[in-house]
Amino acid sequence: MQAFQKGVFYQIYPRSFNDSNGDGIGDIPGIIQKLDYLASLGVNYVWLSPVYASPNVDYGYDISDYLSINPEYGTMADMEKLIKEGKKRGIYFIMDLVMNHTSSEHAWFKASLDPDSPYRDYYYHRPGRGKKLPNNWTSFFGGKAWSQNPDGTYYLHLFAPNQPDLNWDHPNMYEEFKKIIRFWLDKGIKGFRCDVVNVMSKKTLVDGRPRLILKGLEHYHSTPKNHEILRRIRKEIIEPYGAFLVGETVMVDTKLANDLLGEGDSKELDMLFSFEHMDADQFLVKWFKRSFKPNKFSKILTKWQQSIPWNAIYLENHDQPRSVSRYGSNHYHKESAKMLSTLLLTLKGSPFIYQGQEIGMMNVDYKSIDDYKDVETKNIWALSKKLLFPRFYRWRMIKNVSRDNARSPMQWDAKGGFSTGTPWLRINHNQKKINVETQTEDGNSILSYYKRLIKIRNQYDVFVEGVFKPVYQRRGLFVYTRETQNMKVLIILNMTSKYKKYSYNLDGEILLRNYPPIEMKRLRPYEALIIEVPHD
Ligand code: TEU
Ligand code: CA
Repeated sequence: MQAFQKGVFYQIYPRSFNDSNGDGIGDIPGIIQKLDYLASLGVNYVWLSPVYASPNVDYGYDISDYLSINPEYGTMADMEKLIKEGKKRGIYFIMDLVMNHTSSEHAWFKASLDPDSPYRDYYYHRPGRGKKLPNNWTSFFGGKAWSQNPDGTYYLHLFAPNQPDLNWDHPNMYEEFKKIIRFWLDKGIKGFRCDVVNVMSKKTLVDGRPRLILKGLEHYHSTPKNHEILRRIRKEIIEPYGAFLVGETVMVDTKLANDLLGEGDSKELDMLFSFEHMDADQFLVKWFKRSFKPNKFSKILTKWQQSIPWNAIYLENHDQPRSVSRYGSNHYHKESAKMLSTLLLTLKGSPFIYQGQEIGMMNVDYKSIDDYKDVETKNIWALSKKLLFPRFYRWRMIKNVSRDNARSPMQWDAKGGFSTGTPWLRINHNQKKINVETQTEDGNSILSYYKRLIKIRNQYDVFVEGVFKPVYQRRGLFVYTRETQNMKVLIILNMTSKYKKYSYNLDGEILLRNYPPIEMKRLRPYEALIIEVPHD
């Protein structure tokens, strides 16, 4: 067991967490003000989405200087203070590390525009093929993966045009990132969440085969060289510090995940964010949603639980819609949010709570496309128009899927409480009902439930060490056990809005439930129970 495996993680999207100076933008001093809150929740590790210098085309995922703090968020001294104040409360930080691309404002990229610069090959600059682009690859945000330089050549970007891809075949690249990683580890960071970490190394730049999305994928997805780079980073840079890596890995199955997690010298990542369960309610791409099928969802989770010894567990992040809106219900808001938290904190692995999830924050209620700020949302809005999708359908796609669903400001009190100024992104107007202050005072709130759940997780080893075993996963019920030599717990989740017959062992002690203890013969909508059952 590594130390981090006992911990509960919390993801902060700094821009939307807490604004300390009234400019409408969340900042590092704002996070420091909320450390006591995080400690009261029971959080041990915080993943900070990027706080580096950035022109904010993709809000920090376009980094213009890896060694400095975005002045909107504060200073290096603020960052050092955050680490120090966190440590006093037993809270440790992991930072976001984007190695696939930089901002087009990064000094390397600017220098690389000169064909004779030693930085030219830090990126992929290529001439076109006559009037055509260097190849047919398409980007993650929709559209072509190449944009033109002033001199008429093109550069590769798997994401926005302002996010040029780095060339990991360049002999300096490893050394550059070694410096960056050590710089932050020396400041007391415990590790990194590595952005799109399995598409960094490109095998070749030839045309991709015909595909609906991500043309070119087969030439850069989890290449042998990519594995090699990650192994080296982990062994030579990360391990000597006793630090750890969480990889965001796109399109991995359980086999590939096991290769990435590996053992000994072949270990690349300590855990990873997989997407298969996130794909359970979509058709081909995330923009085509279909109705949520709890059985499908729980089967995918079960497969991952059974094939991977330890992994990152999440239902939400800054790229995904809010889980209560997606897998739960507005009508049973409280019950379904609590049920989902029970799932998150009782599966085997490191649970990641995304800011606001602990109070059941919902998808945004924006009425106009102008309320949205996300580059991907804007791209898809424009692209779907070009493709002549009907307007009502385009709007529904944005409403259900936009990343801004997760990025609206944190709801601290009935007035909002995020900022004394005008927030950079509109707040969701249900803050009167859904906010930290109200829920702190209410012993029956979602927030209070999270606190109890985390206490229980910390109290019994079975939630960390216990083997996962599925018991029943039909009719929208997800029932499983966690078991060690000394203890066995049964987790019963009704993932639907219907009453369901299900008889369970009543000899056990109920450790936690999300309903008052009256009904016995059937499960109520979104009912969740954790029961300590006799060991067999
Ligand atoms: O995301 C990469 C990714 O594959 C997606 O989840 C992405 O959010 C997009 O929706 C694909 O449709 C990471 C970051 O988490 C994301 O915020 C960044 O925009 C992206 O990389 C580029 O750095
Ligand atoms: Ca601010």
